[in-house]
Amino acid sequence: MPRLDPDVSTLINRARAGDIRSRARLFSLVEDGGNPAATALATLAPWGGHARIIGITGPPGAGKSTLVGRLAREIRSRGQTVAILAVDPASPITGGAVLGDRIRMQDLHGDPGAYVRSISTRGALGGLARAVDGMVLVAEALGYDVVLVETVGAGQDEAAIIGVAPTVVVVEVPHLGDDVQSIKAGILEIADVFVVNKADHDGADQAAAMLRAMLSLAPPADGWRPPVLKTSALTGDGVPALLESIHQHQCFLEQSGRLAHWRNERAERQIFEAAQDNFLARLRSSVSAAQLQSLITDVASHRLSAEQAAEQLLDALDQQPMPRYNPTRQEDRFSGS
Ligand SMILES: Nc1nc2c(ncn2[C@@H]2O[C@H](COP(=O)(O)OP(=O)(O)OP(=O)(O)O)[C@@H](O)[C@H]2O)c(=O)[nH]1
Ligand SMILES: [Mg+2]
Repeated sequence: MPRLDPDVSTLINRARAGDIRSRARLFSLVEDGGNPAATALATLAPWGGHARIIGITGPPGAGKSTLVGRLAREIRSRGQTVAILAVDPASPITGGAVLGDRIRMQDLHGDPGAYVRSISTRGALGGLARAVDGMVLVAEALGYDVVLVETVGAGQDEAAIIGVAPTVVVVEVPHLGDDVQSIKAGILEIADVFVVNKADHDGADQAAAMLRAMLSLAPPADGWRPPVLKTSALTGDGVPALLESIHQHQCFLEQSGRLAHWRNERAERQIFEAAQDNFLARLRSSVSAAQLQSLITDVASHRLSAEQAAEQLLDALDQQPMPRYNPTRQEDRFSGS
């Protein structure tokens, strides 16, 4: 258990007391990862687990951010607080999204019960899930009742949303085409609730009918058939019904035991993700720079296979004394024991 840095402790106390700057700094500290994040997360952990986490995904430009802004206002009107975590795709194509999101959600600014925050996708897929998990925990520790996570459904990022949110809303738009292929493979499996947004455009009914037809071909997965709803994020039509469907799914998760199952799966992933960096750092430090260079040269020149070199690294690690926990050292004793 990392000992709490007094600066991190002060930051957490200030953030929890409602200081906006400290809140922003705490989110950044956790997003940046490394030891300070690990220290903060260890302190925050007991405050997690109470928020409803809702994932919103779908193709670029489907209206996710506009819809998230609407959902947030609806949640606020029901007296609950909400944090929005928007994953910034940081691609040249959608690079303007963050600024756009700020504009669309600006009427939430100044409301102490709503918090909007973007997350950059500089890391790999796993790294992203980890950053999102950490920031969800920050939002929970700061007392937000609901956490909305927006991700662009492009590439493999899609599957990652399942790991970070137990309820996933997939946003589609009218004019999916007559072509079933225009619905991305894998999207049917991840959606708990489907939304055809931009229902103020023509073709929303056809798109919804097509989605329902596709869903009817698949056997209902563990007792839940994803509903298909229509919304207009521009006007707000259909947004209360969407929130109602999300709520129903969350009741289903709780009553069926699926939520507990999801929590366990997330916990297992989190343990191994957290162990990974730690383990790799220890593995690297188990040999000297010269030893490592010699292994690299051997593999590069085909004297050794990578597997053989890895074996040697792991052997070196095994021979190291346990660095982490020394019960004879006062500062390593768990407090209260
Ligand atoms: N007509 C209409 N336009 C909408 C609706 N919802 C969103 N839009 C518009 O669609 C555009 C994209 O909306 P965003 O909310 O940024 O979409 P997004 O899915 O978050 O986009 P990315 O995050 O860049 O993938 C904006 O110009 C919105 O005003 C809707 O229900 N009807
Ligand atoms: Mg967006």
